[in-house]
Order: sequence, then structure tokens, then C-alpha cells
Amino acid sequence: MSEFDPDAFEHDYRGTDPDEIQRSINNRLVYTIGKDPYTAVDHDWLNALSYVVRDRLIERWMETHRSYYRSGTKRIYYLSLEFLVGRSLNNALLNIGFRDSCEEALKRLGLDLEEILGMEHDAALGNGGLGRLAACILDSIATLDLPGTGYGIRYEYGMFRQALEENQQVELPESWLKAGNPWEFPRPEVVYKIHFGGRVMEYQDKKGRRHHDWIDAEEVLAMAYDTPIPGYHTETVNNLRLWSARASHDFDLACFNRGNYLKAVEEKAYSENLSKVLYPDDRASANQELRLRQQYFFVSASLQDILRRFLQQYESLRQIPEHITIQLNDTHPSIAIPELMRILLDKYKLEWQQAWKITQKTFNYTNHTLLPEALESWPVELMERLLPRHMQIIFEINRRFLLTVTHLYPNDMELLKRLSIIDEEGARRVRMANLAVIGSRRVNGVSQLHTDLLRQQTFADFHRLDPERIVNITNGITPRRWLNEANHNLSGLLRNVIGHDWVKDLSQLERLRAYANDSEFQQRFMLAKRANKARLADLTMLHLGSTIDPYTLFDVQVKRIHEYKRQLLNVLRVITLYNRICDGIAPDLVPRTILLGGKAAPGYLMAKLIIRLINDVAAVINNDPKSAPQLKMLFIPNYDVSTACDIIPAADLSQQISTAGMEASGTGNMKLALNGALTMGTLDGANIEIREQVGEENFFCFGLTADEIARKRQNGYDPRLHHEQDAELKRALDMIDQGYFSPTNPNRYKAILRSLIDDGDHFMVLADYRAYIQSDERANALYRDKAAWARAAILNTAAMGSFSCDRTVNDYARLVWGAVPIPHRKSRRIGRKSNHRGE
Ligand code: 26Q
Repeated sequence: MSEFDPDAFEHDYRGTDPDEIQRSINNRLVYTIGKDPYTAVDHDWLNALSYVVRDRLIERWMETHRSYYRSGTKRIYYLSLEFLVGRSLNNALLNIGFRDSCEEALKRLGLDLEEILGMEHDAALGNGGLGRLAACILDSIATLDLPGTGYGIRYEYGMFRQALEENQQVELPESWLKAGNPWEFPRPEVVYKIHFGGRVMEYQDKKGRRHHDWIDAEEVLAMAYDTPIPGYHTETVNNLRLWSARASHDFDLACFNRGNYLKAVEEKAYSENLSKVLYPDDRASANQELRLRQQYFFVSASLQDILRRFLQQYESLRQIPEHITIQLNDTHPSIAIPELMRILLDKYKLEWQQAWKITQKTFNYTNHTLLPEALESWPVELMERLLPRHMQIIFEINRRFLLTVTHLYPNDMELLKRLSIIDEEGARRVRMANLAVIGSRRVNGVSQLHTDLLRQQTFADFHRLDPERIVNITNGITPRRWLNEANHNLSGLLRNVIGHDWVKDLSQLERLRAYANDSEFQQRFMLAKRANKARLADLTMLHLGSTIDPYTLFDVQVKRIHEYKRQLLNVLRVITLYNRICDGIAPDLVPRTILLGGKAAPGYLMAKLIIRLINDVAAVINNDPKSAPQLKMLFIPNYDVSTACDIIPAADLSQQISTAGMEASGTGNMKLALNGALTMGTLDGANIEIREQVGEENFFCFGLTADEIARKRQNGYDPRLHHEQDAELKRALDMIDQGYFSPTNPNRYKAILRSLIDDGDHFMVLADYRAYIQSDERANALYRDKAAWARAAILNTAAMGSFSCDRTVNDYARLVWGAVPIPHRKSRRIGRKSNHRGE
């Protein structure tokens, strides 16, 4: 084929002239979608516009990868079972500075950009914090011009859609791909074989060395889909590569010939189930074989892809750690450690020590949880059946590791038991966290407290062996999505006052401090807040048919429903406020709108019961004329990235009330504070660092500390004392117990009462109740002083600089990855002469 001539292209897809954009949109509508403007429905315009924007990313994307290749830079690979990206169009428009021209072009076509943006489906390939963190990290990696690629699974069904039926959560499947996904590029030529099952064969080579072969395994194919990840105001466009499962042969001809057509089709469907659905976060009760298959499926495909790219450019496998760093997002992809070992040993015939040295220098592991019951483990029996060679390698990693420990600490059997990858109690299990720590160069926690607790508790023995390994990297959020995109009113105001540099350098927000006492600025700041509240009120009217009053205090708790996050504590507070109003003893209470939102894992019955209670309580309160003027409570169904973007900018008060020591970091806490909400929070996760930054007087801190919680547990905590001794608490609990909120079934909430009173109140809800009520009173008092509240809200936004995910990613680059930015110049050429495949 003759050399590709870039000059043969008529234009370079970079123009911002609205006329030209209008032409492009029309072209895409006709030639890609196959509709004309008369027959096009709204969604067709969305797709046409998305293709136009995507076209403008492609050159940058290709040039980015060429420049990575040329520079021979170290690559970052971020392996995650979840990427909770949300919508892409607005993000891409703003990143490439294309929004205004598109808005104008659409106007000329008689279309409204906002309306079109609102039609895009969320890419909800994640559950919550962990998945959203992965998406924020990709955004920052690209914005900082770092050479990073995300690897994950292209689930056909992402996070389920939550609906309410009779106040209860029901789950509906969400097929986000139905209307087409203009952001992805299928790569049918990038396909890898993935194996499961079979057995291990041992053999000797001519020199008498022992080797292993994994044989007789079943085979599934992994096919790549690429999604461009543009940075903000940079030429860099990185890649998110997601794998989709394909049967290895459409028809097993043998079966087919024997006339067993249905069996052949059945097997095909079975293989393709692998990438069908995202597992809901049910941390305590995992253990599904399909989940382990998903993990290995995407890990194996990703490693094959990473090594192929490496070997295209470098000769010696020993150079891997110099050119590649792989970040494991929790233990979910940690099977990558024995997989890389297997490839190095069995395929490339490296010696164990050499292979281990490479592996151990390549991986890093981020831990996201302290709850011991949430640490992932798999039955040895399952692992042996599904991944027999990996199981052998894990045993060998463990044997060698424990041997070194024995040399350091002879005769400490208990220590060996705790450090072992294999949990020998009962049916043997593989502890993935131990495997991940042993196989990684760096292990990180996601907030200072979390990291301290990892060092002192969860991984204390490992920490003693190697005090350098565990580092802290506090989470962050991207200011692009969570302020610039989500909050037009505030970002517009900021632009007028401190310019626009904060979008890429969030520490600039500090300049707002100078305005905190300026009453005109205070008014403008709170006017922006009011406008956001009014917008949210319009949306709740439109979508839920509920009225909420933007002149009330918006009090928000949005996050997954989990007992440790203590939505129940919030409900007890609301009932208490309600009782005070009814008793006429709350004359100073500022009118409140209490918003709660979040999904429960379908199998987590207690969480589902909590959702029902929230809705039952809301029904009573909202329909009681005594409380209605002062108190309204609304459960927002189907909380996802897009609704987060509507709710968070409208919040006055952010509820971050987990049991101290249980929330690894939290990131919603950061999003809310960044948007000028004050936090009511426990000293947990990143709350502690947020409070340090914003100042004690601008943060409503309450409750037991992590140390106090631990001590209380040791000394025997009895929730019944609180129940008996606190009359207001008793009243609230008794109302739930006696069916005040469930008159048709007074027994409905017995399980909640049992858990709080009879079964020891594991999350210490009752222990923190009084302190919580008192902190609510402080918040109430402050809100009555408009200027004081405005000042505190401004100081919250001003102090959030260090919670930018850009800071987080810089920390990873420095402390963990050893990677450097590769900025590249604008290239007007489609193709440069180069013989590499361009990726
Ligand atoms: C496990 C087994 C089987 C199926 C699913 C899972 C599973 C899925 C998702 C287990 C855990 C998760 C997600 C965990 C998570 O979101 N953790 C949160 O991570 C955030 C980012 O670091 C932190 O801010 C939160 O504190 C932490 O809870």
C-alpha cells in the first residue's frame, strides 16, 4: 500500500466556525446515522453531534499515542473492574474548547445544546466511589499529559436502574448501549484468547529444566473497544480499552454436524455472559464464580495487550518495570500478579527469581476498604478448578514469602498464619489482599486516616516487614466535571472574580479567601447557590412530581446505602426534628429540605429496608400539615453520576456521617464541599483532611473518633443504655418500632430495631445520636446568620484545592509510578511517517 498522504485531507477537523460545525453535524446525520433533518429524532442529533466531536478528538488521540511511542516513556496502566464515567459529550466539548461554537451551530439548526446533552445515557460501568475514582483518575492523567491507559470490561449492563415500587427499591436492567455508543471504537482485530479450567502438564526440556503448560482449557475471546479520554485544554487524548467477551468459535462445528445446533448456540451464549453485567457492590457476600471469571478475563486480555505493546518496542523482559507500571484498583484485578508470573515462567521460560523481581516491581495496589469482611478471598477449590496453574503459582509465591518471614521471625506460627496468602481456617481460601500486598511495590490507602489504619491494623504485619511499602495517596475529584461542568452558576462567578485557571490548578481557589467577608461577593455566591437550588427544584418537579422550595436549607446525603454510612442515623435525626416541630419546641428551626439518594445492592436486605424506611418516614412527614412548612424529605431515586451533577451544586449541607474508621475516604464529601456545602461529618476518611483545610469553625464535626469507637467496642458497648437514657432517641426508635411510619404493617422494621438495640448496634448509630443532634443545632444556628453561613460556604470552596484529582494523580506519578508528563505539540497532520501501529 502506498504511503498515506496527510495533505490529501481537505481539512483537519479543528475549525470552530459554527457554519462549518453545522455542516459537519448535517453530514454526520446523513452519512453516519442515515437520517435527514426531517426524519431525525432528538437522539439522532445527539449521536450526530457526538460523532462530530469525536472526529475532533481522533487526530489528537493518534498523535498522542505516536508521541508516547516516540518518547519511549514509561506507561501507566490502570486496571479496574469499574469505570463510572457518566456522560461524555459535554466533558469532551469543554475539554477541547468547542462548546460555545457547537451551541451556536445547534441554535442555527433550531436545537438546544442543553437539551441534547441531557439525552445522553450515563456510562455507568461502576458501583460508586471506587468506579468514579477510576474515572476521575483517567481525567486527571489525560489533563496532566501523562501516558496512561485504563483497562476494564465493556459490560453490556452497567449499574442497574433503581426504581421505587411501594416505597421499595426495585432494580431494572439498564442497557446503556441500546441507542448506540458513539464514543467507542470496536477493534475486531484486537482479540486475545482467554483460558479457563483444564489442567497443568509438567515437562522437562533438553537441559533438564522443569516447565509447566496449561492445557485442555476452555477458550473465550476478548475483543477490544476503545474510548478516547481527552484531557482538559491539552492536546493529549488517552485511551480507555474495555474488553468484550466473544465465543471462540461462533459454531462449534463438531456439535453442529452432529445436529446439536442448540448446544452450540448455548455455549456461545455462555461464553459471552462474561461481559454481560456489572456485579453490584455487595462487599460482604461475594464469591460468585462468574465474578472471578470476569476478573481473570479482563486481566489476561490486558496483560497480553500490554506485553504485545512492550515487545513491539523493547527486547528484554527485564526492562518491563522500567517501562511499565500497573495500578491495581483494589484487589479485583490482583489475579494479574500470578498471571504475569505465569507468562514470564511458562511462556518466556524465565527463572522464578527473575520473573518475581519483574512482577513485584511492576504492580501497585490501591486498597479501598478496612472492613475485614469486605477483603476479597476465593476458595482454593474454585481457583484450582478455574485457574489451576495460577493456583500453583500462588502456592509457590506464598511458600517463598513465608520462608523469608521465617528467617526474620523464627517460630512465630501466628505471624505466619496472618501473613499467609492462604487462609487455612475451614475450607481453604486465597486472600487476595495478601497476594496484592506481597506482589506489589507500593500499596496505598486513600486518605491519611485510612492509610494509618492500614499500617496499624489491616496490614500491620506487612508494614513491620517493609515500612516503605504502604503510602498514603488521598483521593481527589476532577474539578472539570464536579465544578466547571456541574455548576455553571458558581463557575461563572469564579471566572469573573479569580479567572479560569482553577480548572487546571485548583489551588487557585485560595484566592477566594480574600472575598469571604465581602458582603457583595457573599450575596453573589449565595445567589448562585439559590439558582442551583431552583434548578434542582425544577428537575424534581419535572421528573418526580415533587415540589421542593429553593428558599429552604438543602440538606443532602447521597451515596450508596450501607449500614456503615449510617443513613439510619440521618433518619433518626429527621424523626427528631419532626417530633420537635409537632411539639412546638422548634421555633428556630430553619425550614429544611432533606434529600437522600443512593442505591442498595439487590441482595443487601437491610439496605433495602433502610430505603423503604426513608420513604415511609418521608410520606408521613410530607403529608403532615404540622411539619410541612418546615420540613420536607425526599428520596431521590436512581442516584447516578448525572443526578449527582444536578444535586451536588444545590446542597447547603453535606451529610458525611459514617462510623469513624469505616469510610476509607469518601469522595462525595469533596464534591459537596467544593460546591460550597458545609459538611456535617464524623472524623472519618477524608473528612478529617477536609476539616483541616476548611477550618474547624466551617465544619460541623461530631461523634466518636476511630480510636474511641475501637475502645468502646473492646469495653463492651451496650446500645440499650442510649435507648433507655435518651428520651428523644427512645421516642424516635419507638415510633419506628410501633409502626408509626408503617401503619399497615407495624412489624415492618423489626429487623432494624433488632440490629440497633438487641444485636449490639455494630455501627454505633445510637452512640453518636446525641452528638449528631447537637451538631445539627449548631448548623441550624449558623444558617440563621446569612452572612456567617455565606462566609463559611465560600471558605469551603476556597479550601478545596488539594482535593483535586490532579493532586492525587501527581502524587501517584511521583510516589508510585515514576512516570513523567509527555506534552506534545499540535500536529495538523493526520499521519506522520512512522511504522508503528499507532497505539
Ligand atoms: C466485591 C465482590 C463482589 C462483587 C462486587 C464487589 C465490590 C464492588 C465494588 C466491592 C467493593 C466495591 C466498591 C468499593 C468502593 O467503592 N469503595 C469506596 O472507594 C472510594 C474510592 O477510594 C472511597 O472513597 C470510599 O470510602 C470507599 O468505600
